This record gives sequence, structure tokens and C-alpha cells, in this order.
Amino acid sequence: MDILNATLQQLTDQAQRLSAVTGIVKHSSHDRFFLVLGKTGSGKSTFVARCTGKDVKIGHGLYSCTLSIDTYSYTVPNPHNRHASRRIHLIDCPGFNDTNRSDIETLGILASYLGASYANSVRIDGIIMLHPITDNRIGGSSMRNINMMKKMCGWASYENLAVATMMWPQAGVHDMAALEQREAELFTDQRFLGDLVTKGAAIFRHNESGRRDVNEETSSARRIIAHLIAKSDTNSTPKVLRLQREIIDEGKTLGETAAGIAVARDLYAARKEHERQLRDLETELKAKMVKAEEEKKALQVSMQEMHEKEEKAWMEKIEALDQQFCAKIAQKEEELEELGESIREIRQDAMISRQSVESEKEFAEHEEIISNTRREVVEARDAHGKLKAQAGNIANGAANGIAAGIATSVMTGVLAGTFLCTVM
Ligand SMILES: Nc1nc2c(ncn2[C@@H]2O[C@H](COP(=O)(O)OP(=O)(O)OP(=O)(O)O)[C@@H](O)[C@H]2O)c(=O)[nH]1
Ligand SMILES: [Mg+2]
Repeated sequence: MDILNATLQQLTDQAQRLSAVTGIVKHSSHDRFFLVLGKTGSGKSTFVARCTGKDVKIGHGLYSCTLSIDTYSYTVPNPHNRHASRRIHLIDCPGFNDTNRSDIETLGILASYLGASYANSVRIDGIIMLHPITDNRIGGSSMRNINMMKKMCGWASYENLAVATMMWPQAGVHDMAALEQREAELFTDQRFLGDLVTKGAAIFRHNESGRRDVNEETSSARRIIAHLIAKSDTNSTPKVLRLQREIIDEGKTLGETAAGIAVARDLYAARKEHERQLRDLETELKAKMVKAEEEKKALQVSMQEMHEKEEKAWMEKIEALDQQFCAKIAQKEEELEELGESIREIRQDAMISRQSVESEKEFAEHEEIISNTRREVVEARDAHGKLKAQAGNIANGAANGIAAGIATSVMTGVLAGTFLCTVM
């Protein structure tokens, strides 16, 4: 209940604060209204808090903190009336390219409040645009906020615009020359703020010492607002934002305003870019599928080749063995022939010399050698016969094993959903 009550109180306070901006509560002609713009996290709420001394919600996380418009005011002496003071209203706005909201939503929030204030005769007397100098490059959301501001204002002169660079570091902790070069680029390059500076925008360094001292920050913020107050005092006709004119005077829809067209163009460009990325991805995917199919085929072909190669290798081994057997058998048969010849000679010699005992001994030795050689020949022929009988089976067995391997590897690839099967 306490949380609900607190939320209700916060909403009531915010509505009351906004009633001045929307013109529900009447204000003096000496009061001033200034928009505080800048990318998310650029320090807008901190700036408003320092300047007004009010308790403004400040974000310290990565997400954007200020989700809608809010306004805080403070009182300064009134140079036009010594007996009265004037109220300075600072309108804390959400940034574009926000983490929580689309640019269309942000533009819608700004258009509805600014439209209402214009319709109720509240004029925006000036704008303060904050830019963190720590941004490594001026692009992305900084660029987006600068462009949107240009589209929303559409002024011929920007004398009531103050651009303040923020987040200056303390001396010595950063390459100041690099920051100063970045600052010069920001204010001279026409794509950034150069064109607005040419048209009278003032340049400030907010909290230049980087000390984060509340008093210093307050006087720095007030110095910038004092400049805008002075400008609005000399410029008798407060400027109307193009966005206000388009919405209220010309009755345009949000999408027909210059800012809305810019958002739509960016959305269109973003859509085109996403479509291009999608097409690239599809092309890449198709190329990968074709490659995978080729690799699958290459695998089959290489396995097929391996099959044939291995079968050939086995046949060559068998042929070589066959030749060795044939050579061995031929050699042994030759030896048998020679031994038979030699035995015949021994017999003749024995008959002539009648040395029967000696001859019988030699004859027996030869007979034994012949018998061994005959056995070797028989064994070699047996083995050769077996080789011939088995040759087909051996070669086919090895080759069939590879063929089975082809089928298994292809099947495994298919089952695993991958065609990238590597054969080692
Ligand atoms: N160093 C440094 N930090 C700052 C300065 N001003 C604000 N910050 C810090 O910047 C962070 C964001 O500040 P906010 O004031 O919430 O910024 P914002 O622009 O209102 O952010 P959103 O509401 O999210 O768009 C906070 O941590 C602040 O303390 C500054 O001048 N110097
Ligand atoms: Mg904020």
C-alpha cells in the first residue's frame, strides 16, 4: 500500500509539474521554458537537478532513466519587475535511440506535450542540447539526437540553442588534446552541429573541471541557462518549433511531420538493411548447403576410389605372392631335376668303380635331399593352390569391408545431420 501511495504521489507531483508546460496553469510572460535534449545518459536529468536544486531521478545504469517528459523549475530575479521573480522551467526530455522505447514512441511523447503546450500558448524559449565529450565517435545515438533536434526545430536561426559538452574528465586523467579535437569536429562539421553554430548556436563546456562538485555543477548549469534567458529576453518573439506548427497549425499526423518522416526513413533504411542481411544470410546458407552436398559427394567418390584402390592393392599382393610361389616351385623342381641327374651319375660311377659301400652312402644322402625337396615342392604347391582358391575371397573380403564402411559413414553423416564426415 505504501508503494502504491508513493507512486500515486509521484504521478500527482509530475502532473502538477507538467501543468505549467501544458498551459493548464497560467504563467507570467516573464517565465521561461527550456527543453533539455540529448542522448540517453548524456546527463540531462543531472543537469536539471543541479540547475533547479530539485530531486530529479538520475540514472546510473545502462538503461534509460527518464521515460517521459518531466519538468522542474526554479526562480530567478526578474529584471523586468523588481518586485516579482520569474520561473525558469527546464523540460527534461527522453532521448532518441533509447534502450526502453522506439524513436516513434519518443517522438510521440515529445509531440503530444509540445503540441499541447503550443496549443495552450506556452512557448519554448530555448533549447539546451547536451553532448558527452567522452563519446568516442560522434555517431550512433548522438547523431540521431542531433538530427531529430534539427528536424523538430527547423529554425532559420539557432540563437536560442545552447550546446553543452558534458562529462569532461579531471585534468590529467585523459588525453585532453584528443577531446578538444573531438569538440572542434562536433562544432565545425556541418553533419554534426557545425551548421547550427553557423546559425547562431552557443557553445559551452559544462562542468569543465570534471570534479563533480555540486556547487560547481550548479553554477555551470545556471551560466548556460542565463545565456538562454538573455537571448530570449532580446528576442521578443519566442520561437515555435516546426514540430508544434506541423501538429497544431497544419494538422499533420506524426508520420507527416519532418521528424516523423526522418524516423520513418530511418525505419525504412533499417528494414532495407535487415532485408539485405537476411538475403546475405540466405545466400550464405545456400552456399553452405551446396558445399556440404559437394563434400558429401566428394566423400562418396573418394571412398569409392579407396574401395577400388584397395581391391587393386590386394590383387597386386596376391599376384606378387602367386609369382613368388611359382618361382619357388620352379626353383625346387629344377633342384629336383639336378638331384635326379646327380643320383643317376652316382649310380653309374658306382657300377663302374664297384665302390658300393661309399656309393650307397652318397646315394642315401642324395635320396634324403631329394625327398625333402619333393616335400617342399608339394608344400609350396599346396600353399599355392590354397592361395589361388582363397585369392577371390581375400580381395573381396577386404574390399567388402570398405564398401560397408562407405555405407556406414554416409549413414552416420545423414543420421547425425552433418555431412562433414572426415575419413582419416
Ligand atoms: N562524469 C560526469 N558524469 C555525469 C555528468 N552529468 C551526469 N553524469 C552521470 O551520467 C549518468 C547519467 O545521468 P542522467 O542525468 O540520468 O542522464 P540522462 O540524460 O537524464 O539519462 P536518461 O534519462 O536515461 O536519458 C549518471 O551516472 C550521472 O551521474 C557530468 O557532467 N560528468
Ligand atoms: Mg534522465
